Amino acid sequence: MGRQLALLISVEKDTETSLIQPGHRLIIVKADPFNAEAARPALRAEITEPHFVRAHFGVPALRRAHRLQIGGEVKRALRLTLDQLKTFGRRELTVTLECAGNNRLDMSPLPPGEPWHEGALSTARWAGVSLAAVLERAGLAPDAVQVAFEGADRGTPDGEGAPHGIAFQRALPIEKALDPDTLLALEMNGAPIPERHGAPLRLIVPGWYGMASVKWLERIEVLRDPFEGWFQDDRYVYAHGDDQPTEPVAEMRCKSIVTRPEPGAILRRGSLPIRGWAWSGSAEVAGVEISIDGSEQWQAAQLDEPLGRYAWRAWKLTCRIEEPGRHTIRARALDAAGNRQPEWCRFNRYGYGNNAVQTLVVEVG
Ligand SMILES: Nc1nc2c(c(=O)[nH]1)N[C@H]1C(S)=C(S)[C@@H](COP(=O)(O)O)O[C@H]1N2
Ligand SMILES: [Mo]
Repeated sequence: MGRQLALLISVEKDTETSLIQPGHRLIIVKADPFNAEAARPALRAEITEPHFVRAHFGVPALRRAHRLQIGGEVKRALRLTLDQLKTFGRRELTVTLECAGNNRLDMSPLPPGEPWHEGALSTARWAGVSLAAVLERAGLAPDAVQVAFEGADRGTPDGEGAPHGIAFQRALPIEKALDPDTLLALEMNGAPIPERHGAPLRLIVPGWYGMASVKWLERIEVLRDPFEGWFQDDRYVYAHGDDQPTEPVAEMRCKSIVTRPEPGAILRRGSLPIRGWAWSGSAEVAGVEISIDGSEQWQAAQLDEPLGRYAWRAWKLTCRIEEPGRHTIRARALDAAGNRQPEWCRFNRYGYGNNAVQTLVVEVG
């Protein structure tokens, strides 16, 4: 009921989405395992519904009485039911997740991997308990360096030389694992997590690209030595050449998207409101600048109040375009750590972290 009402309201507010059914707000990128990106109408709202879906192996079959195991370099190994987990408190955060492969389609030459356009990007409200509280109860060994996470999904990854029948496993440095905002999430947008998003329990690592947020979480292991695995060392690394060491993919790079106007829109001359989102995993968004028709005079957009430290931030700017014909719009984000969204992205073999400025083309009639 609540959701239907919200949908009606958004349709009234937003005539352009009124013809688009909720099901059409998700664009299938691969049917099996199910991978899909958010369509532009869905990307206009603060909370992206439906949220994009990325899975290497698909939804695993889970036992009804799900338990989370915590072991490795701890004083007390734990095995917790979901009810026991809930006794560790409740923390809710609005988090923008971007897949590291988002905008891979804009890279040239085209890297291998799922052909994500611009919608492997979504914002949701995630609630659960701080991973730190659970790790504290288990008692970390003083020489622990990383914490590894294992999902219940199994399969053989795409890619030459990939091992057969492995689990989706990823590790975090101990500092990020102990950050109170790193969540063991049980709820998404005020309801239990849907199956395809990792039910009943997933990790949420705010500020990092999506691969860190392990879904269908079953096991946590505290490690004295760095974790090694396919999804840690062979993928989700920036690979620039055979003679260069790879770098791990971690924080989301500073980036923005334009949500209005639509690409290819035919507009009347005069005032043109431009809107969008900006985010960065390393620091708060500090500004967004707009360039019309390739100008090097970048104009500062107005930022809305932040939705939270880890959520995208809305921005807007009203420009004037008087000349009939084709016009280009570019937006670039800046963050408080001094990162500026670049005009081009250095190529890397697997096509991760493409945060290059995008060019939107409109026609003025
Ligand atoms: N267990 C498991 N967790 C996973 C994945 C996966 O394939 N298996 N994919 C990761 C990747 S690459 C991304 S981008 C996010 C996507 O989360 P979503 O499907 O809820 O949007 O989940 C991450 N967690
Ligand atoms: Mo991803």
